[in-house]
Amino acid sequence: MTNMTVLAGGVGGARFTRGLLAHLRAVDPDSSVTVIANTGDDLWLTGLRVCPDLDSIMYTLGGANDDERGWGRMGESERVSAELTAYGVGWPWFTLGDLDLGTHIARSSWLRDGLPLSEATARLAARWNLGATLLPATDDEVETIVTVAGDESADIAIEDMHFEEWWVRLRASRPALAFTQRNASVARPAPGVLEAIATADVVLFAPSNPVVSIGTILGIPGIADAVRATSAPVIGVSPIIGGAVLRGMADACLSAIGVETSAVAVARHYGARRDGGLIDGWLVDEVDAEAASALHADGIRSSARPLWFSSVEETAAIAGDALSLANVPHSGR
Ligand code: FO1
Repeated sequence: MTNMTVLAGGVGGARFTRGLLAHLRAVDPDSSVTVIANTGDDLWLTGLRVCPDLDSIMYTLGGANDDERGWGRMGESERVSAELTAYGVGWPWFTLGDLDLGTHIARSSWLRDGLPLSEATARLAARWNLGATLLPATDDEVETIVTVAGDESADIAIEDMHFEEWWVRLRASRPALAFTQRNASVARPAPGVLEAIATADVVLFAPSNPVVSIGTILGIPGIADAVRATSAPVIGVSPIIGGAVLRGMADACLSAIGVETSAVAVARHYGARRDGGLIDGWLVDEVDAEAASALHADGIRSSARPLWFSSVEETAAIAGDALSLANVPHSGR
């Protein structure tokens, strides 16, 4: 039996994990997968705790995600959201669908009863038959705050805002100067997180945002150390193809932390475990094959193949190639 632990953000992390599960069903059906999800995008809105990345993973693995839009439930309606907007409650540009609201109400009701997020997540997930264990990185409220550049000519000052406001309302149109994970320094990993990393046979970094998804998970005290210390190989899949992002806004986030938007720069940002960094292997797209050879010298095993998630089958093959970088027995290669 092989234990896999995946560090994941929302849409990319969810799709990668779905492919990994499809691959494992075919080649290693007894394996187990634990997903450690980013909680930095979470927020209280309209009195409810909304956890975008946990929900994207839950809906995707549960077969209920709106894959066209990327987030939320398929077959969604927005009647309640329209009512809330009419009352001037919430963010009119951040739509909570009617079915999705059921998830937020259930979660918030358990949280108000005093349950930790990890327990509320387990109760939500139990309905969906995910085929994986879904863990929030932390039970504590660690929200990503973006320091957004001002614009003197338009008399707009530098300001701090929740990540969702920068991403969804502004569509990252104003440059981010910094990302702060509020409360991160005193947060603790959720129950099961450190164990899942320590006891894994392979740890995988999904092709999620290195700053506001994987970076936020690794910023919870203890998690990066657990990744450095695990006896399992740690393999990442590049979220960058040919100098551009697969999806989302990783380029705007990387520039704020001074990292170039390239497959090789992101791998070096994580660093080789051999030298105290976080990864042993890095799967890149075929257009970045040169990056793969450059990384070998840095102590990062790397191989190149097409990384577009065009179908579940293709994503399963990508996950299989990530596992071959780890030399996992039964990886089907
Ligand atoms: N993304 C949008 O672009 N517009 C929305 O109105 C929106 C609402 C929303 C509600 C619940 C939820 O779980 C996710 C939602 N998202 C929405 C997606 C989300 O903002 C981001 O794509 C992720 O947080 C980034 O990974």
